[in-house]
Amino acid sequence: MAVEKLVNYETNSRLPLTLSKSEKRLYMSFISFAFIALFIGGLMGLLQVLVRSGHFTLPAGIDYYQVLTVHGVILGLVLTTYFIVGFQYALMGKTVGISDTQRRVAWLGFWIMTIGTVMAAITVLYGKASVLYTFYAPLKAHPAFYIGLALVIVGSWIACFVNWRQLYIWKKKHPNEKSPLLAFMVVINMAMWFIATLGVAGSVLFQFIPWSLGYAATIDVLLSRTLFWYFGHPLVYFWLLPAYMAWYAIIPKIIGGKIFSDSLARLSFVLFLFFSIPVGLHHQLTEPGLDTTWKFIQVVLTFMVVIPSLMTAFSMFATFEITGRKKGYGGLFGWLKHLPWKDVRFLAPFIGMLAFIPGGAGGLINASYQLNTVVHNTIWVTGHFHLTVATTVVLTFFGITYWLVPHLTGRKLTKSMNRLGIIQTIFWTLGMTIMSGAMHIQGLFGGPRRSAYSEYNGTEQVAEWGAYQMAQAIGGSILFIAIIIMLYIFIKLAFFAPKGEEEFPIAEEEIDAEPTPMWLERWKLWIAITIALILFAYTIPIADVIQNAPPGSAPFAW
Ligand code: HAS
Ligand code: CU
Repeated sequence: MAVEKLVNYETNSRLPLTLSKSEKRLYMSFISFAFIALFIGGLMGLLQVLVRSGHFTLPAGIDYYQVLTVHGVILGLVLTTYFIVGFQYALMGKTVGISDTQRRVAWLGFWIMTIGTVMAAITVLYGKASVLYTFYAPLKAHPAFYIGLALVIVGSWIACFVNWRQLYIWKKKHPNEKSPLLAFMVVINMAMWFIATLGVAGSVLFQFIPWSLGYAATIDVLLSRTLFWYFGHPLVYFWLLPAYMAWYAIIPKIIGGKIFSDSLARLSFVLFLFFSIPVGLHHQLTEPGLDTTWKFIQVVLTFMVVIPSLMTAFSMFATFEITGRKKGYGGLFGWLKHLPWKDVRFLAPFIGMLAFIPGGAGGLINASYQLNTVVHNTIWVTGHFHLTVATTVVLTFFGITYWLVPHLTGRKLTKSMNRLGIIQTIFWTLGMTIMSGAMHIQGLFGGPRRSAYSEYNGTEQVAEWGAYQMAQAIGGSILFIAIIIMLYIFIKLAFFAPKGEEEFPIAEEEIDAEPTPMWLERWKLWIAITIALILFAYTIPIADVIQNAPPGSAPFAW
């Protein structure tokens, strides 16, 4: 039997462990892939806003929807997943360690994901899969697109198994100890991801692949949409939770403070696990084939999933205020002055937090049944997710990049790179404010999303949209400049910055904090409640969809 060689377990000390060279290479590979994705996806975004301004036509017969698919898939699915898996591995490596065997398995996951990504990318670039990042039926892609996606999912499952195993081994070595906060969070995020991807994996395997290969003549469109959104909503929390990991456990260290409450942070993650999945119907509120009662129930559950975000907002304010007051800054808002505004590792995620105030409020509007009828399928929704994922999450990821990449490559974030990072953050904020703001307003005027430029025969309403589409082109162009600056910074930090030691900031708890209750570690119970909630929210609607499928539309391909 192969004996597992343990890299980092030799130390009994809690935090933080030292990362070995081979570990660093693994984590950097994921992060680098994410930045390649940023360039490709960002370029497509620029083309889209230019087309929609009405003053630009795509060259060489390139189709708008092909560009839109590359943009959504590469940024929404590829950039995020690679960055998250890489970042989470780094967190696990730092808090609980990774064995050689686990590292090898992690590489296997990387290659499976990468083969899948390349397969899917080729089909999209050949114009054989212009099905958008939501890829549900009736749009149909080449089978290689779906097989590629299935491989990406399988690769990410390998990351789940490795992360779970990492914590399991640590817990065996440290009986009766609570798991390190960041490891706890990673394991929850991966549990959520695994349960959520089961829906889309089922749909890809049993519906899309047979249908695209021609084994099934028809497909149950509504089932494919419902299974997609079963996955599609937790997907957005899969993006958000790594940002929250940084907010809860890394930002306090950067501002010279402590974690506000370890228990609160854990509880909020457990609540995300419960409520992220049984809420997908809020993307289908206008869907005629679903019963209103179940839409209502899932909307109530959607408002439950807002609670852990509000807890996070409270917790962040508390961290900022307590740290400021400890440093001697008084007054109602005096504590704001202590924050390290000139440190890009703080500024970028902080602006991410600010963006989440309107971003989250927009989410509440979307989730409100009647208001959803106003904004659904308008470009308002695009504005919403450019605030949430493309600002809150992405700016936090950039904030992480400024210290993680030099930490992994043995370099320093120099003063000039920090300054350039601040400029980058300002460009991003400016570009996104203009673009997303214009999208929200145009959406309220009925401007559609997911559509190329059209004058719709010169109707009056369309005349109202022009100025906002132009504003989106201006905002989008500023964003593209910000992407180029970010890529420059990434390349510098990865290859050319001066050699040195960059800190991997992990905050500690307050010494006199109440001990975290051990019941928070009852994994089996959390998973059981999650499954029970899913079964409650989805069994009847899905059974209904299958039983009442339109004639000739077989729910599954056999
Ligand atoms: Fe959403 C559509 C509802 C959050 C992403 N969302 C989307 C789509 C995406 C997306 C990609 O109910 C489009 C999908 C598609 O292609 O069709 N969303 C919500 C709700 C929330 C929410 C209720 N969304 C997100 C997050 C995303 C994301 C997070 C990505 C990361 N969303 C919807 C609905 C739709 C939708 C409907 C369907 C629309 C339709 O009709 O198609 C909530 O989770 C939001 C809760 C958040 C808050 C904010 C808390 C604030 C915090 C910041 C604190 C600030 C601090 C700063 C501390 C209530 C945590 C300190 C400041 C100082 C001054 C000191
Ligand atoms: Cu959602």
